[in-house]
Amino acid sequence: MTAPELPRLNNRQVAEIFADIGDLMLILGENRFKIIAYQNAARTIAELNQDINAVHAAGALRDIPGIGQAIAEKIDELLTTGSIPFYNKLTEQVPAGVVAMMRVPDVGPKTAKRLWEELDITGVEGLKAAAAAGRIRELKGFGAKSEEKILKGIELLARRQNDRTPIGSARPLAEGLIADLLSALPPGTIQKIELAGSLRRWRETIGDVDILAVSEQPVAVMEAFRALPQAVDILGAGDRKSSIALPNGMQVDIRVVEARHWGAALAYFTGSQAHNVAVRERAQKQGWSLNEYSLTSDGHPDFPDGTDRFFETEEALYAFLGLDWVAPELRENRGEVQAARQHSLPRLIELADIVGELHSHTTFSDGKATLEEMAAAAQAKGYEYWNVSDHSIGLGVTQGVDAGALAEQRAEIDRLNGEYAAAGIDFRLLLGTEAEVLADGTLGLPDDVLATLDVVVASIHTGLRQDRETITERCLKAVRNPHVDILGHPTGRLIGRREPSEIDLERVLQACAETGTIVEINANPARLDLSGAYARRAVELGCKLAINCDAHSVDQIDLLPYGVHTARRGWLTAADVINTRPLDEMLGMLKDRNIRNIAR
Ligand code: DGT
Ligand code: CA
Ligand code: CA
Ligand code: ZN
Repeated sequence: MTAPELPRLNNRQVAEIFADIGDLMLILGENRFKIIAYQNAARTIAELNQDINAVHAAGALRDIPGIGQAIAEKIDELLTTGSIPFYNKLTEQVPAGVVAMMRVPDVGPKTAKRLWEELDITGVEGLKAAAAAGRIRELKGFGAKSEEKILKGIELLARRQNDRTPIGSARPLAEGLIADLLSALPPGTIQKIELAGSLRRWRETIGDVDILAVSEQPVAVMEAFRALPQAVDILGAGDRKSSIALPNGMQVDIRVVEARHWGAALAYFTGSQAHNVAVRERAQKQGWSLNEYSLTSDGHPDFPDGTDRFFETEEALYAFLGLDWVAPELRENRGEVQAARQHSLPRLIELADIVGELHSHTTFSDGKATLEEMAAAAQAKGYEYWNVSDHSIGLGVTQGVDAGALAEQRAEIDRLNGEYAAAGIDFRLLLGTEAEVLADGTLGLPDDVLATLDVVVASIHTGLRQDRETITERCLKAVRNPHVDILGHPTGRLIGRREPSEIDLERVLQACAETGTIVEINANPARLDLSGAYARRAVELGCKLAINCDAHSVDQIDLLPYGVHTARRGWLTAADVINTRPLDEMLGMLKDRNIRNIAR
């Protein structure tokens, strides 16, 4: 007798179970580190580039970075028996709808638990009804305003239920897929291959992945593509076009074109649609119709209708239309076609322009690597300077640095800088902090301590749901502090997970321009804060920016491209960004130039 076949769980479903375990443990107030382990496992599985069932079958769960013994055992239980007894025990203790309530913005685990225990509300629908009926205000600490917020949050939640994937998950999956496709085919089968669509434009979230390739053997490419191990579902199978679904549910489209069609096809499939429309209008004015293969004469005085023009590159296509080539990040129809016509497109910042990092963490706060490990990694990556900015005290959820810890860090940094200087290495550590902006706008460290630091970042991590006036005033107070050099991740948003605060960015950016406070583009793809659009506005208002990885581990130093491409979406040049400048010049651009001697 064989066991009844279990329904096969895909990566997203497995990830959701582990996220659910984390949420249930949060509500039950369990050990924070265990909760983090489950949350990390959920993220790892969601972003895994292979089918979790295949990894499990190969007995290789423990080889997945970030999956420890305890989690591997739970995955094994789940995939072999269809359930996890530990999970079942948790779900028995908490009604199903209580976790769902936590998804409502502003309702955290503590609130969800109180709503359930004190008001007997066990789901989003019940929560909505109770808020509308004015019942939430019975809870101590809640009023009519909280009810309003909850109702607004439920509305937001409903609107957000779409399937766009954050770029931080989509890009590694798409790049891995291209690498796997190339190695599945004999060398030379594919002449050109590129990501198109929103991924090539570096949008924050991705609907589906679009890949474009040139090959003389399209059918072989299609077959290899659909046979990839990560293709858990085949959504379309043509001779030149196929679509698959990945383990996380994301769709990937691939198209193979002839070399002579590459320029027009890449432009077409890169989009955006609005940009394409603007380019097509330009073509029409000149007597051409533009499609994904070519320009075709259509009323052109010199060419009979129907004459085709092909372009092997995008540059050739744009040039033929009298346009400078437009970087994909700009193709959102926000003035780029006109600028391309007037040859006034900005020379956009590039990855190689960044020479220093101004926001990073170590084991002195919530970083995973020691100061020395981070420094070694940063130096090996070719940075010229690196600001160590651990969280200040005042952020309740994590240990922070006080004056004593900063003195310890200073001693270590002085020692390391001495070694670099002696060895003739062009790399210097700076000492800063990420000062917590407290609820009243004062900072987690006193001014006399901040005054001793090289580069002070100030950020808001808690109380993000304060009303617009309160949080704006709070932030303005921090921006006006003479020791605050950089405003970190200004809106506090987490893409797809947490809405930005209600902060009045226009006023904050104006204040940054007036006071000379640098505005951060946080490169972590969960944040991308400022966004491209606001980065552009910041420059218009006269601000300077910094692109920071905010690395909490050595790995996260590699997140920089997300920040740079976000800056490019904001039309930024190297001159707009201070950490493109050499150390002395960068320090001279700070508001608080009371810089300690840095051994040169
Ligand atoms: P996404 O996938 O929602 O993140 O955004 P995109 O921009 O990748 O959009 P997608 O995948 O629907 O199509 C890729 C590109 O192909 C798009 O940016 C422009 C082009 N495209 C697709 N459908 C149409 C269409 O109906 N008309 C025009 N003009 N272009 C299209
Ligand atoms: Ca797409
Ligand atoms: Ca598509
Ligand atoms: Zn940070």
